[in-house]
Amino acid sequence: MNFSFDTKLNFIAAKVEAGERLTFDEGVALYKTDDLNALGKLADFVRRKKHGRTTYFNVNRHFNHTNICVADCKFCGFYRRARQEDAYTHSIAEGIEIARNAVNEGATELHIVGGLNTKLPFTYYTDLFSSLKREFPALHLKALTMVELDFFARFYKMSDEDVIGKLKAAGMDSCPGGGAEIFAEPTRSRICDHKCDGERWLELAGKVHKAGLKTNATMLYGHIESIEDRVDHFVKLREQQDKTGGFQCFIPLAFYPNGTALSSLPGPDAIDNLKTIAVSRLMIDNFDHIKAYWVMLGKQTAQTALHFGANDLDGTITDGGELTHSYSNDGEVKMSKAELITMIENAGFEAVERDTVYNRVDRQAA
Ligand code: V47
Repeated sequence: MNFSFDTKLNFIAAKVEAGERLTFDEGVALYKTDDLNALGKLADFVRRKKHGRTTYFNVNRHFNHTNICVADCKFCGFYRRARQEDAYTHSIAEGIEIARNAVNEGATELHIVGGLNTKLPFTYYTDLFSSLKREFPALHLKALTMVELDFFARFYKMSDEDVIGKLKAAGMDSCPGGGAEIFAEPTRSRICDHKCDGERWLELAGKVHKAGLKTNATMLYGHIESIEDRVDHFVKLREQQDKTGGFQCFIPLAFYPNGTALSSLPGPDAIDNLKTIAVSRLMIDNFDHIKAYWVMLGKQTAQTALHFGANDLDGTITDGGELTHSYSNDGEVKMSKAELITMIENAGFEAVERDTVYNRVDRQAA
């Protein structure tokens, strides 16, 4: 029996087996195949070579400190203008209470992102981080996207190095992968022309890596972008990783149209979601981890994604994140650790709790 009824995949399979890097055109061919089983098998081969049966999860909580934002991203249902009734900014005391609940529920990480809010001084962030660190020294602060760092440098008239250095000194431990959206132009400008371009996002990620911090990367897909835009995104990420090596994890974000300016679009379907996990695993060969984010994929597709190249299932405690509420696939924003472990084990993998930087967390020893 041939490996695949799609003859193009036989050639790509030989390259994957030999550990050779795939080209842009091969990435497009992978996306365009109808042989979903063969694509999944290839991605699973790479995933098992890197991680065997291990599937990571972490216990975390999202904290969206403000929803006030001057950008006008067409895909976002979260942001508000300052004068809108439901605009909010959390005080530092509120942030500490949210973190306290998270720590009491076993969280090892607080994922902090928010809007581009011109009403806040830079010291809001340094005070927030240093206060959180004072109260909860062991809680990892995975905070601020490259888009927020770019906004800080421009709005507060600081150098990138100064922004990163001061935030790191205050307690920022790593950065999440948001704001990458889709790098390719003109698509990026059509969905988020008020925020930094793809080149700048990558430049800042490189600077954060040089400052000694890890970051993640995302891609928002299933809106107006083309397959070529997606593959271009993968190629740009792996080129940046070749240069600075600080990316830990790639998270494809399935577009959820409800409540956004693009609500007439259908969003990606399950086949597209599984293909995107698989093609990213095969194209971004220098990222260790591919995360299935169940909040956007839905629990069943996220579980299936573990057989299509994903080796990380995020996450347990996401409740408390208003941003998460605004795009949650079916209104569910919380999953218990036991449920998550069962999902991983029922898929045939070994569940391993990790901290943000992928060290194993051993609760018994703690
Ligand atoms: O940057 C916004 C995306 C991102 C929608 O680093 C939407 O571990 C779908 O980056 N439909 C924020 N997506 C979330 C994010 C993230 C999530 C989980 C883990 C990590 C990590 C990072 O959410 C935004 C944007 O790309 N987004 N609106 C929407 N309607």
